[in-house]
Amino acid sequence: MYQDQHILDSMRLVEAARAENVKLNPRRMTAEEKEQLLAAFHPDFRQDQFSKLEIGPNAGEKVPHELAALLQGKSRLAGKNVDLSNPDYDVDVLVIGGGGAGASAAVEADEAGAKIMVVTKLRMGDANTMMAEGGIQAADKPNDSPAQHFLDAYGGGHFAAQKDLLYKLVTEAPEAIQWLSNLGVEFDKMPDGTMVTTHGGGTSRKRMHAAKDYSGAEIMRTLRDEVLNRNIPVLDYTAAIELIKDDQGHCAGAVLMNMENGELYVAKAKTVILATGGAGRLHYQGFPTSNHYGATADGLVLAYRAGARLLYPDTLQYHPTGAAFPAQIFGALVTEKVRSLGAMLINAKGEAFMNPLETRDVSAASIIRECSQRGNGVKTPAGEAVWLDTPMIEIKGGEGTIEKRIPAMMRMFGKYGIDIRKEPILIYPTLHYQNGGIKISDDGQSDIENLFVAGEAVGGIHGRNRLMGNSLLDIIVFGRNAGRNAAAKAKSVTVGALNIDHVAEFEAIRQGAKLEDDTVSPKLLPNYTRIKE
Ligand code: MEZ
Repeated sequence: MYQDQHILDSMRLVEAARAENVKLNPRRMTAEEKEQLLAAFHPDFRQDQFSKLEIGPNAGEKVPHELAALLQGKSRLAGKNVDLSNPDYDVDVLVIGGGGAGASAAVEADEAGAKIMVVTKLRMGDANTMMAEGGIQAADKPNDSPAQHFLDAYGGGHFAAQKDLLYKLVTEAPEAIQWLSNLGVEFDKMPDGTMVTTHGGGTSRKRMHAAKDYSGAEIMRTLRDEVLNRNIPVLDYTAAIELIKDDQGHCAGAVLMNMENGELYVAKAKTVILATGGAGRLHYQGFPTSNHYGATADGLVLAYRAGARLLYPDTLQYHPTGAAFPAQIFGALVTEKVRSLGAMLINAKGEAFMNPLETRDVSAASIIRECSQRGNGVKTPAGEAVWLDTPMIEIKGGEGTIEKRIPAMMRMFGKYGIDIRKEPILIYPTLHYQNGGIKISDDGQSDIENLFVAGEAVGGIHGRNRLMGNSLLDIIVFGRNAGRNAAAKAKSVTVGALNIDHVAEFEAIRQGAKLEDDTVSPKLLPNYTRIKE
């Protein structure tokens, strides 16, 4: 419930201007305007928030301070003796990560007949997939095409996406939707069975398929059921803390740590799939996050220490609409679908200051400018915010639209006495997605032979900015791709003697570089949690 007089006064201005604002369609910014805006206000451009990596495959490149400390960090195995001669587990394919990408990979590897094991530091399904709300893109309507989808995503990503990866993403999207639907995902449909699709920021066609505003939870529910129904072994509360190689330098398993008692295990594998997700819980630049508790960039650390190159690790996505009020949900995702359905971004004076469906980086930068430079933000207990005028949805779409299409949003704010059908909500950008990650080729393999990567840990699919709904899509397309290819590759792999020599070699390089920071990595859990070791 809004009680602060300053907030109430501003809300009255929003209400007074609503009848006029709702008729507006603010113009899109020109390419030049966007470039200037991003350079001045997007957090990726704040040079003081980045460090130059001194060691490892990306030495010389800039990454956020927090990530630099982890990538160049000290191994959890430093000073520990690990006996690799008698592995606790011996499988064809080891999947590290229990989110949507890991689950999709496991299902396909199982389908191909491989002996698999999934390990996850929390529980199966505790992942950013579960938190995704607004939908998944696929060009499967008559007025659309994968080529159109490619152009939208390529432009939205500043023409930096790896073209072969993006091509795979968009061309395999329609089949990914069918696969999910056949597995049991309850996509929103019209009475005749046609799937309902909406726009997202930067899309030229309506191609967002959704399960109301809990699309990720619905997809994860289905994938988790599929993994469990297939009796695929899953080790919960078990983190991978280093990769293992064989005597040819190929990836050959991982050292695992039981999160409850700190015990170590050795998992030998012919191929490994890293599907460890994102990094929001590193809270870059002090931003709140929409991410799951376990999003601490672990896969990037493991792969980097083993010699894999990262692509675009300096680019992050700040979702324009994180909840800015009340404090209990600070940083939580307010799905872009709220804007797809017609809500507009309004400043403290009641002005519609931008087109609500600009791409995410542009929208976030524009909101930051409105608050920081133009002085048009609403003061909140946690900082500043702008309004997202949700009652416009019912004006444009008819009474009942909010309850039908975005019930989770209605419930999230309703718990705190805010009825989003009648009152606007306060939002500010929240750390949402890691655009960069581990470099892969289109078979899903990293620079390290037999190490595959899928999901948010991959860099390059989306370039330097991702469009809404292309992440739920990439976890499916690239998760399945990694699962199939890792299983196929495993058939021809003979694993040599296991070693973790790269860990000692990296430590020697660290010491040679005289790095002052002795951060231990991978981090596994955010700063506000303790790990028992
Ligand atoms: O792709 C996403 O990040 C997504 C669907 C988020 C959202 O706004 O709902």
